[in-house]
Amino acid sequence: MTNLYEHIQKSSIVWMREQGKDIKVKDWIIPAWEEDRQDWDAVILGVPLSRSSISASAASEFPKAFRSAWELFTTYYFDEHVDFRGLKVADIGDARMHYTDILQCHKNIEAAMDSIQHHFPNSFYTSIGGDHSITAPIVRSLKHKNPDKSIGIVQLDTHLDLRDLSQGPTNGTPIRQLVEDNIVKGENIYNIGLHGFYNAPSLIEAAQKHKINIISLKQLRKQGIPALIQVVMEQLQKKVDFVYLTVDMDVLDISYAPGVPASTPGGMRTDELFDLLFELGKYPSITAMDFVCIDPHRDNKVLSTVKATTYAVLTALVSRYIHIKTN
Ligand SMILES: [Mn+2]
Repeated sequence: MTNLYEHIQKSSIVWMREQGKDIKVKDWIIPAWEEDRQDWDAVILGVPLSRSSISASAASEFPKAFRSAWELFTTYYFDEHVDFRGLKVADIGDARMHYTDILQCHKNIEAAMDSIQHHFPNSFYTSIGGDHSITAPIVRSLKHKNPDKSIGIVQLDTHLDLRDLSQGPTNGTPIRQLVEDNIVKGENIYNIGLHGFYNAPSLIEAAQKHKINIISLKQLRKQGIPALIQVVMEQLQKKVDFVYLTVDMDVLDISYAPGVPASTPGGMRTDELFDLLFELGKYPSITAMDFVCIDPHRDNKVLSTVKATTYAVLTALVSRYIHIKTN
């Protein structure tokens, strides 16, 4: 396992980076192959798979849309008055996909994550989907690398993603797969954001059977974001060795994120999502995260969903920079 680019291909969008006092995110994130180093604070992997989506999705196009959006953001985060360019972040490229075979795609994603963990053992892993099916092979790879360690999951989502596997692995099954394969225990999964009419009784029963913790959007608003995240992370840190954060952008309300295949009314607001990610970014026990189910072809003309996701990724990273890197 010496060649990082066996299961990964270099990004097709590579920015001309400029230096100076005022730089953009495009000037800050460095293609991994341009600097030979292992000690990246964070590495970003694109995972362009959406054939596994239950509803038609071009989420496979999001890694490109994400990289394109980098010129719209500066490295200065006004809310905390901090320039986070000191965080060393690399774009690794995209996991190589088979044209049609979903199971082969998942094998490739797992192999890509194996390889990334081998080459960058201490980095924070950020995967950019793709649909939610990608979470299962990513977390499987983390488990294989750490067979004796227990993993927790914080899942921001409008759905439980506990559908059975009768139709094969899809964006509706990753949590079911991880629980049934004993990669993650149900009691170590915290699903945050459920609301409304989008989870069938059999799925709620499956969550109860596996003792998955469900925190509804209403409950989150009642308790408040900082207090709730503190409770969740304190509980998790007593039970597990490290935590994976998975963000299905369909957790957002349809008016904020029209560009997700399963967008719904009654969802989370962008400011709530950003606050959640800022709070979660304080915890070094979270060692990897993904953002999934953003379909740029479905987004509106002003790219609300692409921009919101980019903002969300940056918020998680800048919080890490403030709370972990500079401490
Ligand atoms: Mn999901």
